[in-house]
Amino acid sequence: MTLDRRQFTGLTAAAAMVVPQTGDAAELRADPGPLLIATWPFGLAACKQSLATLRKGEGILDAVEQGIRVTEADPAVDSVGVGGAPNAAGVVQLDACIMDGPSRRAGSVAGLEGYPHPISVARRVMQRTKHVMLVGAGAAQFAAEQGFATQQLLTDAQRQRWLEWKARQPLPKPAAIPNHDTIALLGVDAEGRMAGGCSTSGLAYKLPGRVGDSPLIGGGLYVDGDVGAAGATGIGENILRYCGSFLIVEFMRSGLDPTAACRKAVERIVQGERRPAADLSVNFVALDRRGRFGAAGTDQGFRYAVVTKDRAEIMQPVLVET
Ligand code: SD4
Repeated sequence: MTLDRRQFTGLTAAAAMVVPQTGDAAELRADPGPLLIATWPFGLAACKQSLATLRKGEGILDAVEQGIRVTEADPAVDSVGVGGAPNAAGVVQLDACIMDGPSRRAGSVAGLEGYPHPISVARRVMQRTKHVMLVGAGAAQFAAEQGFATQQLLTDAQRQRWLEWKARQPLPKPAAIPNHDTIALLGVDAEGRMAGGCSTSGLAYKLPGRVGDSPLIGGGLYVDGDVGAAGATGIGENILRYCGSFLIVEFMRSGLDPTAACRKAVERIVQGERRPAADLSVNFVALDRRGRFGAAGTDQGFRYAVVTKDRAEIMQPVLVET
């Protein structure tokens, strides 16, 4: 992944606190309190909100939703929620999903326009309908009927960047767009209940109607309350064709620790694609029921956040280079 200036600055600021993850040694919590893990340094604020939500006595699904809402509301995060990058037509279309570990229930929205908190709409789909996924105009109509507030999602800065991008079209290589930083947040509470969520504006300047991995159960997120959870960030096309998050949970089910499971899934994708790992942008975080966690990916700049009652850290995942 090419880092844009915002990403580079963010990483530099976080660099002092980045903790390297050593090899396959997934971590085991010394104490069984709650643990939250999320993609990218901006996931730290989200995880902290999740922990605060649990401390108020709310459940792990509430914690996941409330954490992700922090990222969705932050206009400085230019790939999630308000301030997210628009599609090629200059319209912000958001994708999100949420999954409950104990029940395996899930909700999802894709191509949602005009609503700043797709994670909450996804949760409502899970709770109030017989369905798992709503898309486009149907998702927006459902959000309206459920009383969600609308908001202008396209910031002036994003509009300006889009106009500049549009003026440069057609690009010889349209894939070389740096902006793709989704939040996937996974959590386990003190009783071992798990949940996860994922939210994104998707690839910048995507074709209108394009859906990536993030709202797809098994693609950008999967949670099995008996085993563990995984979430993804990167180029959705390279993740969803391998059911990346589901694959990691299955690897954990067969005995791998979260780090080894993430690494094996990334290697599977790299082998399947037969092209350099550095071109793929596939990155995962995972957490198991015992509170072990880990991450692996192909992006040099990929980092993830971990929060417990005793720690709040940005971690460096295992980098898969071949
Ligand atoms: C997508 N996977 O829409 C998302 C983008 C992303 O980090 O993850 N960004 O393809």
